[in-house]
Amino acid sequence: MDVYRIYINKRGGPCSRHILRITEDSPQLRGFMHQTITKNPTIVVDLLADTNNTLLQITHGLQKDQKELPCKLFYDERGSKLFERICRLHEYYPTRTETAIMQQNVHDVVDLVGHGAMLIEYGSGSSSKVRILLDHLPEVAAYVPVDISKEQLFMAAQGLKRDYAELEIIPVSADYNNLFELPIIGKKVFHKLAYFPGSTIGNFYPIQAIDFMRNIADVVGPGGGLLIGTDLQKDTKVLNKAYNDRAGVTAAFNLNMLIHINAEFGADFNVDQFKHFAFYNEELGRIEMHLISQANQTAHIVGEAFNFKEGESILTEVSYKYTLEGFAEMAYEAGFVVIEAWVDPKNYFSVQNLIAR
Ligand code: AVJ
Repeated sequence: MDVYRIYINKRGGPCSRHILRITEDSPQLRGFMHQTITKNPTIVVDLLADTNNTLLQITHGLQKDQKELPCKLFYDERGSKLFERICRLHEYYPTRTETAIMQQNVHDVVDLVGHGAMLIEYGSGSSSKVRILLDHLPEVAAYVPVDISKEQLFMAAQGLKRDYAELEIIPVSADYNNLFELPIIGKKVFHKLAYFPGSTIGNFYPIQAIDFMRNIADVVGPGGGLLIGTDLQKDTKVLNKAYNDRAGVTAAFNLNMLIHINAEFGADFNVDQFKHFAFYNEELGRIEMHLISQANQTAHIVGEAFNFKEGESILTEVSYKYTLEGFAEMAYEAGFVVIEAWVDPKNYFSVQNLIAR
């Protein structure tokens, strides 16, 4: 029987690692693992045993004056699928714009990276964006996809194994908001390149974004790289449409957070009594996504009651939009220099190559 090594960090905090040797029928693996990687023993680094931590984030967030919930809670299985649908919407320009920028400039990108790189992707999801890099980068030492969704990680790793048989893939199941250590691999790593596409950096408040990038700078080390997708400030109308699509997929995605919390944390949100609301806050340069309570109501989570007034909102996501100058300043503060920023003809989106100084 195959033996998998799983690294578990119980608190989801900075890494005290326990190595468990477990087999296919271990309870830890029930439900998701035996099918996917029986034939490819894979090292899975699991830093995610932190449901308690998430529960605290939920209850703390709902005690604030402006109630808020962490946007990572969008991404259960249904949420991840809804997000993939958002990415294909006409109104949602970021995904296709970023893809076009990557396709046009991949040779320049690859020249800056060189061979033997360890490629670490933050929030890898279905690992579809990374393929363009894998197709062009010479001799990748290892690909380390980091994602909060185990199901997606395993599916993605399996799909990649089929198409890149030689590639060493080391999935890390983690909430990348917490620090984590990189897995150690046997091969020589010449260069570490972090990849953070999709403008997910926009989900962080500026101070957190700097902390997060500083953490990446530590992970890749001086001379290491960060290839990052950042969405740019633009016409408010374009932005508002991108987060209020006519088909209502974004609304379903937003509301799904409550469905997810009900299912995973035994809460009793009346999902029908909340409404999607998103707008571009010009002053702060960010999209805000809210769920607006349609009535005076109460929801319970692990025995605790939370009251919502009619019209009261829960902030579920911020998505910051940058200028090239503003982002360069942030990057510098985090220990990076911007070497190159590629944009599309409309200046909607940028892919930027940063080097840790
Ligand atoms: C995945 C964070 C980049 O902010 O545009 C899409 C998520 N939210 N529609 C974004 C999202 C609503 C997305 N990011």
